[in-house]
Amino acid sequence: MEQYSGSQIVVLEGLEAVRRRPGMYIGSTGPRGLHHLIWEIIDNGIDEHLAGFCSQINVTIQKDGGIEIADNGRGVPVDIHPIKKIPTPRVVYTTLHAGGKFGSNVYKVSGGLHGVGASVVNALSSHMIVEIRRDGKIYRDEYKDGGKPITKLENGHIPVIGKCNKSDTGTKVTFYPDKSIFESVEFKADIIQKKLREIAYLNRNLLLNFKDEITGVTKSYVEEFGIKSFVSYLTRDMSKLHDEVIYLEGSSGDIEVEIAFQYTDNFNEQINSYCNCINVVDGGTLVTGFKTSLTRVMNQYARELGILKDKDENFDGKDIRNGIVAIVSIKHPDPQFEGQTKTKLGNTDAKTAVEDVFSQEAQRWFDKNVEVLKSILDNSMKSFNARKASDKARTAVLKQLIDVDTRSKLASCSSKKAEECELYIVEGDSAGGTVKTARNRRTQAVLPLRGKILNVEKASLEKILLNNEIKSMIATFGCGIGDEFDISKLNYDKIIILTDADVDGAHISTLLLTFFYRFMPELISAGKIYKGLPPLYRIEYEATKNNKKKKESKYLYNDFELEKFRNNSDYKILNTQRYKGLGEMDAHQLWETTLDPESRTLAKITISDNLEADEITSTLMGSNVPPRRTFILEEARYAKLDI
Ligand code: 0RA
Repeated sequence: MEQYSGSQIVVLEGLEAVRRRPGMYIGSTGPRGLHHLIWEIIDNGIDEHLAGFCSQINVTIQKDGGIEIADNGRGVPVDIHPIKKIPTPRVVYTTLHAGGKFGSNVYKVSGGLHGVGASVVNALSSHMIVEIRRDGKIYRDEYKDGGKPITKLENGHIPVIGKCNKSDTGTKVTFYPDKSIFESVEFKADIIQKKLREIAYLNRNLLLNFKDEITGVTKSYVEEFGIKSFVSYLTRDMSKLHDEVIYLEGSSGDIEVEIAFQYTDNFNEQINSYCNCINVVDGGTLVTGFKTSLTRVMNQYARELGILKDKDENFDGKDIRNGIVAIVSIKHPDPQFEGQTKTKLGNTDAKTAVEDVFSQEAQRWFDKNVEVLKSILDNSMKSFNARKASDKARTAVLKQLIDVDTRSKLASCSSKKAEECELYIVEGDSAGGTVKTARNRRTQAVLPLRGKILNVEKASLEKILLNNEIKSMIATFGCGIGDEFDISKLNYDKIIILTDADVDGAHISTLLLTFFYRFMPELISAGKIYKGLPPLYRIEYEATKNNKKKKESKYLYNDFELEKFRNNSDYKILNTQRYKGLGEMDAHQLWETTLDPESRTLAKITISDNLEADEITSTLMGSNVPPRRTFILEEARYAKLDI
């Protein structure tokens, strides 16, 4: 083991801070955080690709629990860092925030901006190996126990362990996440594949090879047409207004802009934006720029073609975006991410750049594709007319809502303090009846829904607002809908979806979540929506304690728990009751398992990834039936709760 110099000790203290509070650096120590480590390392390779020096990144899940990420870039420089006076790779892999971004002019743009840097990965690994190929030599440096270097330097330099071809350059990082930090250190092939596919779409012609040495699966991702193919992929199960995805690109000053979009027969809009390959979940200036110029260009065409007459008012942006699926991707030399979660782009020059590129390139494209232009404008006109009709319907509905006697179904609670009130939305009248009897009447209200609610993904706004189940939800929540939505008026602190643990139940919760996601997304982002988790089994068993046998009972929430219990020889199961529905529980059982805040299990619904959420809602609820079916059944089995 090497003696550490003074500066090296400071470095190790930095990494120790990461180990003490990993959540601050990678979000969580669950699967998301674990996989975040891989993205961090890949980001460095992507930076090298963006700089024009890397065409391939290989990701390999190893049998021994490690993961290897190898790029064919220039290789991390191996010289002595001018300020830190240690080999540059040690700076990269042991100093917080060093990342690949030394000085500001090395790369024109950098994708690793969300990146906390490769040193964080090192800090959270029990073992990490870095191999660099440069100038015909192979260098190797190794770290243990959260980033402590264990390789002896040779004359102050990283040792050379072999030779290679001069043209063979690159960086290979292998790491083993620390078992004492992560809930699980098992890498998931499907999560990695999904990410690699996204990276391929966003980085044209970058080849990504995936290999899982445990299962033997290999996959390669490379997209010659980039985000154009990304849009085709997103719309693959939808009915389209036109065959070809519209793809526009150009640059404005230092900013490169790419836009791809296609219109579908859906009633919503889906715009995903990326800045330097980072998904800008909350949009910001680049999305504003796209919307503004799309509205302007299309209204201009509508007038030129006589679709809008002099006396007509302009199409609203919403009409023009009805059914659109779009990706806006920009490369910016100095992106400013804003907001609490740093998921919104703030640069005003990004707005102008997108506007400039879009208005110039879109006109060039549409002038050559007038039929597509006409079908889009026709779609805008339909939306415009529907909106006028639903404005009327909405006013009528809002008036009507006041008169609607929802109390016949709603069992309200006596407290009027929203912060202590909860609303249980329950499938069916019979389960609703038991919940009404079992609940705490002071703070728990119950709204039973009759049968299935409307699939909002395939219905017009007018129809949605006239649907009885939806009307009673809007009235009960008290916070309005659409432009009138005001979360401060919400009558409850928690809205809890309670359905049977079967396929129908899963379908109903998905329909409800779709409605909330599309029409009251603030309820989800404010953490107001929950799913109740009723038990699946009640078992009676004999336990042996201090040589005495004792009869006990217990609720189990899934098949996994049951299996574990069956395999435990300390217990002898006497009776297993499987609950097919909520209705099979008596009031007392329902109270202890599902209603009592002290003992129930609730899952908060969160949207982890806008793109994924959009995709799941569309896959589930869109026009194409077969994928929908598989999804619901799978979800029902795994009971995945993030939408
Ligand atoms: C800075 C300068 C140079 C390469 C890199 C960073 C680099 C870092 C990483 C991290 C993973 N893979 C990487 N590939 C390259 C190049 C300096 C030069 O050769 O002139």
